[in-house]
Amino acid sequence: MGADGSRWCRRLLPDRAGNDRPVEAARSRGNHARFQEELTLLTVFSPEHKLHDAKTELSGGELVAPYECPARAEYVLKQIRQVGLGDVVTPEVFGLDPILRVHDPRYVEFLRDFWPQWRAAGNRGEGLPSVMPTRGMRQRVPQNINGKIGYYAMAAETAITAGTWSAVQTSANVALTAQAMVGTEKTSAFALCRPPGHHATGDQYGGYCFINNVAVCAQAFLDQGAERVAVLDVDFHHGNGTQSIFYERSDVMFQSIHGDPQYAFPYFLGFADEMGAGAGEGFNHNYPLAPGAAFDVWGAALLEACQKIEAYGPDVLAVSLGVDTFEGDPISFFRLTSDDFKRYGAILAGLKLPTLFVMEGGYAVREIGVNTVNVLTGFVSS
Ligand code: FKS
Ligand code: ZN
Repeated sequence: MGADGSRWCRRLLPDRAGNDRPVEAARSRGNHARFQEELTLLTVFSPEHKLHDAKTELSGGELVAPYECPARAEYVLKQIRQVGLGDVVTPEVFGLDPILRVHDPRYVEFLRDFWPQWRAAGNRGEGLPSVMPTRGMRQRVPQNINGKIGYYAMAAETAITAGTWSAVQTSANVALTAQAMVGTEKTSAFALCRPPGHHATGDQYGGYCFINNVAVCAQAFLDQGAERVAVLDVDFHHGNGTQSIFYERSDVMFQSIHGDPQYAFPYFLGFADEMGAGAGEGFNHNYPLAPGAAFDVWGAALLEACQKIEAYGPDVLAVSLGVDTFEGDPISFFRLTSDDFKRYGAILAGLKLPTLFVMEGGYAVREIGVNTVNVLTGFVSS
């Protein structure tokens, strides 16, 4: 597929009402019964996310119970069912090929083979790195597994466990199943991924991420004939992995609204002057915001990002959806309210693009369902 009649030819894509109406008219539809059948969004979910259930996270010099825990996905699923967002389906199996389009094969092999090697080396705890190839050191993959894990880590908080690789593969399959739907039967879909992905680079894990689900999907859209994909990262943390994967390319525009890395993880990337390089120059935009940002400031950044998406004219939008921008999030510093999530879901709908939502972060576990589903209902009912 491609220019020769690809399903991604934008002129052939109807908006969600099936015709060409202006944004405001589409919004004013509201909940009119006539459009009832459109007020749903398909979710892809697998209970296998629970296979990644670490006991430890390195936080403040202690080993604590991980913030990124199985209950998160279950609360989101519960709220999806409660509001009747739409069907929930289990993922297809896609194998490694789509993953290897954006990740280094030796890195993927490391993730796959890690656990038995870690145990065989006599390590008794979960997989955590202790030495990384920092300034002045050689960038070579060591033979020893304790060295290897440091080579492939971009941060040291995230534990690898016996079930991590299975859960990570399932998470990518969840994303790719939703991606395939957006390309065919559905216009938009939600991938309820866990573990998340946006910190994973081509060859590094960390920040709770292993395989970059949204990057795998963006590449899959291109491989299936899309010419341009816009990735919008609204998680509280900068999507360093997604940025670095597409930094020198113009076929994926990456934009991220996040806590200023001077004060927030991942600390070493996500500044406003990172605009892309080479062919990718001008296709990367960061919106680092100061502590305490509420919807007035955050929403202004979103509108700017939306204008850039419109100017770019992508075939499809992929949203890295983290709800750790919530005022009650325990590890973040923005002040979005639960209602604000609905408001920005509606703003995203105004782009009138086929949209793939991919779950990233959010650690106010009791509210994660309401906040996530508010974005999705704001999107479908506007
Ligand atoms: C707590 C410090 C936490 C790591 C933060 C990782 C954030 C992950 C995320 C994702 F979407 F990937 F899950 N530092 N003591 O929310 O961006
Ligand atoms: Zn986050």
